[in-house]
Amino acid sequence: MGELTEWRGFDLRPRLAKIQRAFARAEVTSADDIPILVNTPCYFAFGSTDKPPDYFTNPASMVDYQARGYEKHLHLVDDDYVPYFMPWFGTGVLASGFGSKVHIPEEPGDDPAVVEPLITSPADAARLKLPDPYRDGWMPRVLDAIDYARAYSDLPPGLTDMQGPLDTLGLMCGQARLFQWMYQEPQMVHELFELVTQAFIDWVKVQKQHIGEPLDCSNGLQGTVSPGAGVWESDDDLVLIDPGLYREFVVPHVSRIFTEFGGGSVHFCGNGTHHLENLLRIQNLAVVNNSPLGNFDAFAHLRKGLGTHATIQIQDASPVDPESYYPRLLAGVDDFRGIMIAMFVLDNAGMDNQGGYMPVNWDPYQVANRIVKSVREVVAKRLAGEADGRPAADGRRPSTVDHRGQPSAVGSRSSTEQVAALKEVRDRLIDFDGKGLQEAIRAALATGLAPFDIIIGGMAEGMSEVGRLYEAGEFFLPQLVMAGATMQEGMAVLQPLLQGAGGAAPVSKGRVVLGTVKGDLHDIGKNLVKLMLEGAGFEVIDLGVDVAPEKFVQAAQAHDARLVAMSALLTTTLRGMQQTVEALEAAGLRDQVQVMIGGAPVSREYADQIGAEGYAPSAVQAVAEAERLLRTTVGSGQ
Ligand code: B1M
Repeated sequence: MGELTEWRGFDLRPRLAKIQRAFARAEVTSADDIPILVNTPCYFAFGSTDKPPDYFTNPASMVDYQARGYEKHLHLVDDDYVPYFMPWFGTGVLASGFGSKVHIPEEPGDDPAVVEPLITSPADAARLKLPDPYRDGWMPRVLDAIDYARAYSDLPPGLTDMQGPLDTLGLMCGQARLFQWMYQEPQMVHELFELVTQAFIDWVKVQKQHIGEPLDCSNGLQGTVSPGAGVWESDDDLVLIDPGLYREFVVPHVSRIFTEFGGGSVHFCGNGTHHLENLLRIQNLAVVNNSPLGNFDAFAHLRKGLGTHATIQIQDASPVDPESYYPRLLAGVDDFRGIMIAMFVLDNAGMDNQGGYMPVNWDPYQVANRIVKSVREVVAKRLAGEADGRPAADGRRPSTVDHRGQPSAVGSRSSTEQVAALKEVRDRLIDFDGKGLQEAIRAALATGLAPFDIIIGGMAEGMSEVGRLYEAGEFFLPQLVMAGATMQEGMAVLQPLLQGAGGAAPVSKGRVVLGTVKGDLHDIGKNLVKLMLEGAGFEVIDLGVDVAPEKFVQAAQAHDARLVAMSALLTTTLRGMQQTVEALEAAGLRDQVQVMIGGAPVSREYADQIGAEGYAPSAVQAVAEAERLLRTTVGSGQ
C-alpha cells in the first residue's frame, strides 16, 4: 500500500502507528494510545447540510468535497484521522450489479439506495448472473471515481460501501422473503449466497486493482485506514436474524471473503450479542465495527465476549452529550486493547443516549473535539482504576421460557378435547408448521369449536406468544415472518367459513392504507405490520416505500379506508408523517380516517404532537392499536 504518511503538511505517522497498534491489539498504557477517528466530512449524505448537488454524478465534486473537509478537519480537530477518498454511492452498488434499481436521491441529504426487490420468485433467482463491474449497475461509477482520485487527487482511494452477502441478498430479495426462503428453499438460498459471495470477491479485487492496494490491507474501510484488514462487509441485517440461520447461511461465506483478503471487518448497527459465537466462528475476523446506538449493556457484553479476538471499532453517530455517553459506553470495558473510536459527526442530527436521533444545530468540528476529550478523559480514569459511569453490564440473557403453556383464552365451558385442540393449533403455529396447522384447525372444527374461537383461542394465542418471544429477544425477524406466513395458511382454511351468508366478501376488521413515508426506503418493519394486520383480519392496501402525503390521501379516498398507517425509520423523514396528517386534514378526511404511526424513531409523544390518534412500538402491538382505533370486534365487517 502506498501508505499516506504525510498529507498537505500534516505528519500522519504517529496516527498510523497508533492505529496499527490497535489492529495488533497491543497493550494500552495511556489514554492517548486509543485511536480516535472522527469523520466530520461524512462521505454519505445522510445528516449533511452542504453536499454539492452533483456529488453522486461528478467524481471531481465528490473528491473535492471530501478533500476540502479533511483539510479543514486536520486543522481544527485533535484526533487521529488519516484521510482517504471514499467512493460512496450508497448501499446498493453490488445489488445494482445484479440488476437492482437504485434510487437517485432528490434531496442533497439523501443517499442512493435500492428501491424495490429484484428477486421475487425462484425463477428470478435462477436467472441471476455474475455482474461485470465494467458494465453493470453503479459499479462503473465507483471505478470512475477511484480512477479520478488516483489521477487528479492527492488522496488515496479506498473501497466503496461493501454490503455483505446477507445484506445484499436482503436488498435484492427483500429481507422478509429471503428469511422465509431460508426455511422453505434452503438449497436455493445457499446457491444465492455462493453467487453473491463470488461477486463480492470479484468486485473487491477489481476495485483494489484500480486503487493499487494489496489484498490484505486498505487505504480505507468505512471511514478508517485499515492496516490490518483488506476488506469490510456491512452485516446490518445480522441484528434481525437468529443465530442458527446466520451460522448456516452467512458464516461460511464471510469466512471465505475474509480469508481471501487476509482479514476483514464486520459492521453492524445495534445489538448483535446473540451472534457472539457466530462472530467468533468467522475465520480471519480482524475487526468488529459496531454502532452500539446507546445500548450500553449490549456493548459491554460484546466486548467481554470477543475479548481481544478482534479489534473493536465504535462507530456511532455523534452523541448529543458525549460527556455522558462515553462514561456509560466504556463502563463495561476493562481491557482497552484493540478498542478504536471511529465516529461520524452529522451536521444536523445527533444521537441521544438511547440511540435515537434528534435535530441539532452545532459546529461539527467542536463536537469532534468534545468527543476526543470525553473519550480520553474516560479512558484515563479507567486506566487509573477509577470506576466511571454505570456499573458494567452483567451480560444477562433473557430467561428461557416454556413456549408450550396452556392457551389462556380458552373459555371455561370448553371441553378437555377442545382445550387440547386449541393447544395443538397454537403449537403448530409456533412451530411454523403450515400443513400441520391446517390439520389442527380441521380437527378443532370437528370438536365443535367455531372459527372465531379457533382464531382467538388458538391462532391469536400463538401469535401473542410469538410476539412475546420476539420482544424477549428469543425470536428474531425470520420467525416473525414465518409465523405471519403460517397464520395465513391457517386463515386459508378459516376464511371461507367466516364469509357472510350468500358468498359475501370475506370478513374484514377494517381497511388500512399502509406505507413508509416519503424519502424513507426502510420496509422491513412496515412489512411486518402488514403481515400482522392481515393475519389478524384487516384488509391492507400497501403503498410500499417512499410514499408522499398526497399518495396516502388519494389511497385513503380511493379505497374508502378507515385507517392510514405510516412507518418511518429515519429521523429525517419523520416530517412526512406530520405532512400526511396535514394533507388528510386539508382533504377534509380527518373525521373519517384515523392515523396510526410507528417505527424506531417514533414515540407516543411524537404521535400526540402531530395529532396522530395511534402509535404502536411493535408490529404485534400494531394489531391491538388498530383494533382500538377502529373499535372493531371480530366479525363486525367493513
Ligand atoms: Co438503515 N438506518 N439506512 N438501512 N438501517 C437504520 C434505521 C439506522 C438506525 C442505522 C444507524 O444509525 N446507523 C439509521 C437511521 C438513523 C436515524 O435517522 N434514526 C439508518 C440510516 C442512517 C440509513 C441510511 C441513511 C444509510 C445511508 O445510506 N447513509 C440509508 C437510508 C435509505 C433510505 O431509506 N432512504 C439506510 C439504508 C438501509 C438499508 C437499505 C441498507 C437497510 C434497509 C432494508 C429495508 O428496509 N428493506 C437498512 C437497515 C436494515 C437498517 C437497520 C440495520 C435495521 C432496520 C430494521 O429493519 N429493523 C437499522 C439499524 C438497527 O436498527 N440496528 C438502520 C427491524 C425492523 C423489524 O424494525 O423497522 O423498527 P423497525 O420496525 C419495528 C417497530 O419499529 C414497529 O414494528 C416493527 C416490528 O416490531 N414498526 C411499526 C415499524 N413501523 C411501524 C408502523 C406502525 C406500527 C409499528 O404503525 C403504522
